[in-house]
Amino acid sequence: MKVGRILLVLALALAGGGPAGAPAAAEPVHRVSYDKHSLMVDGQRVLVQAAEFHYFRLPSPELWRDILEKEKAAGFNAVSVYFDWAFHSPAPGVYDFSGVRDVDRLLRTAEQVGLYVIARPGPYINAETSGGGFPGWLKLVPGRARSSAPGYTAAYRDWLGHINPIIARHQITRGGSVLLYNVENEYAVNTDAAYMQDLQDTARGHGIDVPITTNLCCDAASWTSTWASGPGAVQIPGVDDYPQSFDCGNAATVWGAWGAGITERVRDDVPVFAAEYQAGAIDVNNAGYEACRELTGVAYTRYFPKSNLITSGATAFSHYMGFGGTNWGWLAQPNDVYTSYDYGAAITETRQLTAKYDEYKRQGYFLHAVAGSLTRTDPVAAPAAAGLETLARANPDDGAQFVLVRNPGTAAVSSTLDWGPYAFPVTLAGHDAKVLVGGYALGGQRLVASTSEILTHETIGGRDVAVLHGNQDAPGATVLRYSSRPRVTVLEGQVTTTFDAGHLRLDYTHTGLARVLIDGGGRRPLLLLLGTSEAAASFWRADTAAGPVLVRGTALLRSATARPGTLALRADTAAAGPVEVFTGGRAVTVNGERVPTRRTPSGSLLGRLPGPRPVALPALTGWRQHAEAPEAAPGFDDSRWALADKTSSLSPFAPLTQPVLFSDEYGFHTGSVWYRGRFTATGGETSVSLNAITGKRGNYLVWLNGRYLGSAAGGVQADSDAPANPSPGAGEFAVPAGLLKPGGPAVLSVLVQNMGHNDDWTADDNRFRQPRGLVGARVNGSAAPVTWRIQGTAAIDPVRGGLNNGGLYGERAGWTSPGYADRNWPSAGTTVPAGVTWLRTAFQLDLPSGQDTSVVLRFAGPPPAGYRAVVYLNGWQLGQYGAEIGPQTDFVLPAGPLRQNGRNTLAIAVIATSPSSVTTPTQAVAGRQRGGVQGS
Ligand code: IPT
Repeated sequence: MKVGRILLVLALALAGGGPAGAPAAAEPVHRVSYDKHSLMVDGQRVLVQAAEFHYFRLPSPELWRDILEKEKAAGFNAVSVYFDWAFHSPAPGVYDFSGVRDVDRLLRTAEQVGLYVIARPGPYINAETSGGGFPGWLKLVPGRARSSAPGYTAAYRDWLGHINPIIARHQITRGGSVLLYNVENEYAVNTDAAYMQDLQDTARGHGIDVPITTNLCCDAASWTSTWASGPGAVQIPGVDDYPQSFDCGNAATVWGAWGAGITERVRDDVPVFAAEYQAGAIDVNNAGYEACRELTGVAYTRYFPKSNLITSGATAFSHYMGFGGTNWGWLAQPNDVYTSYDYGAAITETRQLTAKYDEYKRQGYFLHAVAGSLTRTDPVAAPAAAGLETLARANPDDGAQFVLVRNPGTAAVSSTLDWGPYAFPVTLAGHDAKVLVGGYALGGQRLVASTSEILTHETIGGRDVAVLHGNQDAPGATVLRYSSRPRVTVLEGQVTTTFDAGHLRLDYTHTGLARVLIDGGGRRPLLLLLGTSEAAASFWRADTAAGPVLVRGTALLRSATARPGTLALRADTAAAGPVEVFTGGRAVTVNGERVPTRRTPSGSLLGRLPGPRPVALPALTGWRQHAEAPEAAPGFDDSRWALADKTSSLSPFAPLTQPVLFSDEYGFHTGSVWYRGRFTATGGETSVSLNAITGKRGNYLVWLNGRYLGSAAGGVQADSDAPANPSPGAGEFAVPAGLLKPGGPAVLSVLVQNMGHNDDWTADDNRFRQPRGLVGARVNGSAAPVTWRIQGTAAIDPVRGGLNNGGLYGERAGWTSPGYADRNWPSAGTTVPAGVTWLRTAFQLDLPSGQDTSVVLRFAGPPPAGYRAVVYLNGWQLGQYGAEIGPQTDFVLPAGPLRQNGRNTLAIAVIATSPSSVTTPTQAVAGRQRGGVQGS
């Protein structure tokens, strides 16, 4: 007894668990703190401008860098990342952090790119992921999810025990870049403070020492807790805000449907943190993501995020999503999304930059430039402009003023802004907003006021270079203070200047890019670039050890490195054309190639860059076809399938018949499942009633003794949110006369297309534990007992993970894999029968090196109803196409799964509910740039 206790103490001490073995806490590499105004790193105020990115929605770790560099290039200084528990854990106790799950690599890449990370490991994440991030196996764990029930607690502690140490070692306090740690997600109803507290205590126990936050949404009136005080309180409560809601189909008319943005503080002593700020939308009504990009387009982006800066004084933002990505495999929660999670984001699913990206860049550069002043402001009286709304904040230390001028109406307004001694003309388009700056130290200059917005200002080669901008044709005025009249040279454009009482006033109309050199007056020289917002967006900025640089003319600037005498740029070009570089150096290389340049009157270097090479994609021909579904044949051997004989389940949903046929009960959580029910016929059978719950977009197909009886749409069980949903899917199938012989064997074969698990939004288990698969089965006209067997995914794919494959015969037999020998399959015809048919072909790619080519698989148009195609590229399930699934016709083939220089195999499972004509896809180029992550 005694010896045992001594041994235990010794073991604890050796494990570092006892006082003797506890290592002294290392000095943090950096310290994170905060006050009511902002976060601080080593005492320096930080304005957090994050974009949300889901690595699990881009199965190509080399392209994570591409997205992160693109975010960084838009002026984002942080990336917000959910970690999807289900993506890493296909079975209890099984965790995978390799390959496309290598989050250590992700966090390392973010560090290298120079982005802070807001780490969001849930355990519940929502995010339109299957189960809201909960693994399917959690449905079999007793105890309410998102509570302190013991079963759930053990499960999430295991997850956090795996993910937290990875996050912990990448914290900024240890030399990494993780700045904030987000527990749970919109945990606002049915809350359990002990659980919320344990998440934090557990994280602290795992070495998380950065501030802990949580994100709450959206209507404070319905919150049980704000987690601002009391048990479970976090340090920095964050707020989610989606002012445009999600009705993409009505993009043209929606404006602020869900409110005017962030205006309140949750706590007085912490910064206002917009933990999720709408930057796109899920396509709930199948309008297509271009409509979502319009719903949350440039006008929205100019108006709402800018307003937040001044209305709330928020100094930390995460824009959801910066890049949406792809719900490949069975990653998606079925009710709100289909394969694409493009989200209408600033960077498209095909990784292309949009007009919205330009707007985020204008704001990102602005925030970067003014962060020193904007991170500590209080509300002040604003200059007025009739017909427009104005609101202002000022920094009490340096006096900088930030004036929001916005036009809530839809018609353009021309007015006069009475700002100090000045009456400036201002013109705003409908639903437009500006943040104007006055009383501000613009590098070595003194900006009195400007009706142009600041893009950026840098000190380059001993002078200030400032870029200011406004709407095309709108009037602009900028006033700078000098001790004596400076020399003003208008290099380009039309700018008039007056000097009076130490104030140099420049008046102009925003058109193109005017260039003004201001020298003398007691300050260092200034190159003032006054352009349209479009011209402003053509600039890129990057920091080097020798100071910042500005670049114009490339499609992207990934990074800049100062080498002795030379500036080395990594940049993309979408077409051949001029490049202009503002640098203190004398020579420039782009992607390792020396670029001949000449010096311009503006003091910049001007050269020319080549564009990308053309890309030819091969036609997809030589399709072979193989009919599947041997499971439908009466003689199929299912003896190794699991016997479905359970009589109870943890789901609140009561089975309509016995036994319980819910697929999760038998360990099949992903994609299609097959059922075979055997009984002895009486000859009196009239019909079979089969109910299946699949989640939205699912269906099921039924055979009796090998005869196809038909199909039905899968059900979505009524839940507290959607009581009107048909509950549950009901299919009634007549038994054909003469099919069953009295005393003879009968086999029902049912293929159920499960579409992923519901979320747990309401933290009450009703949605999350909703079953998948058959929930009721009755042979009408017979009392004979039915013996059921079930089969789903045969094995977890060690590379692609547990969400890649379902239980179709072809999936179980390896027909999806590139190595499968299909040479005995006949050539594909033009039609398929009802049921499952596989198509396969191979193609060779040899895409140009040194450039980024984005390839999509394109179906010609919406498919006929009752037809769905599940697409596998080299074994990776990259898309589901079908009228009942969604409007999507283009499916991204990301480099990685796509061998851009090699042989590729496509396998498509067609599941047709009636005989259909075959639709085979083609390939298309969605974008090409010289450069790219590999090329540069
Ligand atoms: C917010 C969730 O926090 C996030 O995970 C995601 O689901 C997003 O919605 C929608 O895409 S919740 C808010 C819209 C009520």
